[in-house]
Amino acid sequence: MTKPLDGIRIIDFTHVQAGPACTQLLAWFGADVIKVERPGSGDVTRNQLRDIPDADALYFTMLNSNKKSLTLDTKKPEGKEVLEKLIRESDVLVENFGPGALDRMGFSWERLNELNPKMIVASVKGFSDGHHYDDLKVYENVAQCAGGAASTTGFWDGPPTISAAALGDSNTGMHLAIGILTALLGRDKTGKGQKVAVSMQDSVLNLCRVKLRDQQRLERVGYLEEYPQYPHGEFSDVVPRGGNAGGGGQPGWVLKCKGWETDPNAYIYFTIQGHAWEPICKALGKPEWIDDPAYKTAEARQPHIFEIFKTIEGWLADKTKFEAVDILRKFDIPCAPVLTMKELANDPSLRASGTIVEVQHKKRGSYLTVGSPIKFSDLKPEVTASPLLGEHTEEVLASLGYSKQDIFNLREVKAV
Ligand code: CAO
Repeated sequence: MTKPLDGIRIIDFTHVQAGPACTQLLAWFGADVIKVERPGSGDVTRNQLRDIPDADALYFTMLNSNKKSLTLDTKKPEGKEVLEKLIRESDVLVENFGPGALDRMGFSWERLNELNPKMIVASVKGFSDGHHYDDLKVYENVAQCAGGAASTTGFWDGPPTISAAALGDSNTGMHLAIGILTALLGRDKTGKGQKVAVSMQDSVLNLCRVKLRDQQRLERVGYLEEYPQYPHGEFSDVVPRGGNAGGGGQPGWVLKCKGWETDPNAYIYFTIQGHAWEPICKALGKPEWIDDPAYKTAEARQPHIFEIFKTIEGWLADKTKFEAVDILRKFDIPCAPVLTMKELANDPSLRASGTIVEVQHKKRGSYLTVGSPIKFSDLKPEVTASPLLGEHTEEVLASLGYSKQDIFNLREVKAV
C-alpha cells in the first residue's frame, strides 16, 4: 500500500520525547525517517528506566518505531561530511537539541538552507526564539509550569500540579508535525523550504487557552461560576485550581463507585450538562428534581452542587464504575469510568482499533505501544519495532553512495 508520506526523507536529529514523538508519527504515515545518533550511546532514552538488561528501554522503543538508526559523530569532520550529503538528499530535518547546539555543530539555519534550499528545518525548544528564557534547557514538567498548566491543575488547597499527560513533550511534537506538514504543502507551491519552530511553553499554553479565557472573565466579573470556589469560596485575581471541575460550561466531578474503599480507581467522571438534567434525574430515580426550582437550572444547582454529587455517589454505592456507565449511557449522559493503564492495555476495543498494538522487537521480544491515534479511511498505519543503535548505518551510507571501503574507513575513525 502506498502511504501519503512515501518518498519524504526525514533526518531525525531528535532525542528524549518531544522530537521523537513528532518523527514517529510521520514515520507511521510513510516518511523515511533516519534517526541520527551518537555512536556508542545513541538517544539517552535507550538506557533510561531499563526493565530488561542490555535491551533498549521501553521509553525508547515506544517513541521510535518505524525509524532507521544511523550512528554518526557529527562533531567529527568525517561525520559532518556524511551529514551534509544526507542534508542535500533529504526533505526535512527535525531537531530538539538544547539552545544553540546545532549552531555550535556548524549547522545553523543559514548553513542548512544553503546546503539544501528545499529542506524544511523543524525545531523544538523550551521557549520561543527571542523569549527572555530562550537560553533554558527544558523538560516536560518545566514546560507544564511555564505554559500555565501547573498553576491551574490540582486542588485549591494543594500545590501546583503536573499532569501525567505529556503536554510539554509529545504535545509539542504533535504541534511540530502539523508545522512540518504545512511547510511541505507550502514547498509544493513555492519550491522553497523554511524553518518551523515550536516551543514547549507555547504548545502547553495552546492547550490551556480556556484558562486564559477564565483569567479575562475573572478580571471582568470577579468570579468564575463553574469553579468549586463559587459561590461559597473566595477568588483572588488569578485563575484558581479547580480540582476536577469541568473546564467548559458543564459542572462535573470524579465520583466514588462501589469498591472505592479498596480500589483507588473505582470512580467515574460524571458531567451535569444542562440539557441532560432531565435524563440525569430519571437515571438517578429523582424525578422530583426535574421541576424543583432548587435544581431546575444550572444557576440554581451550583450553590449546592456538591450535595448533588453526594446524592449521585449514594446512587453509585452499589454499582461498579462499569455498571454505572452502562446505565448512564442509556440516558445519554456524558460520563466515563476512570480507567487504569492495566485496563487500557487489555481493552479489546483499543486493540481492535490499533490504538494499543503489540510489537515484536529483536532484543526485547514483544511489547505494547500506543499506535496511531489518527485513523484514516485509506491508510492503516502499521507499527514496526524501533531500530537497534546503528542498525541501518550501512544501508543509509550505501544509499548515499559510500562504498564498503568508505564505510570501513568511517568506522576506523569512529565517525559512525
Ligand atoms: N554526534 C556528536 N554530538 C552530538 C550528536 C551526534 N550525533 N548528537 C548530539 N550531539 C551533541 C550536541 O551537539 C550537543 O553538544 P554541545 O552541547 O557540546 O553543543 C549535545 O550532544 C546535546 O546537547 P543537548 O543540550 O541537546 O542535550 P542535554 O542532554 O544537555 O539536554 C534537553 C537535553 C532535552 C534538556 C535539551 O536537548 C533541550 O532543552 N532540548 C530542547 C527542548 C526539548 O526538546 N525538550 C524535550 C525533551 S523531552 O522531555
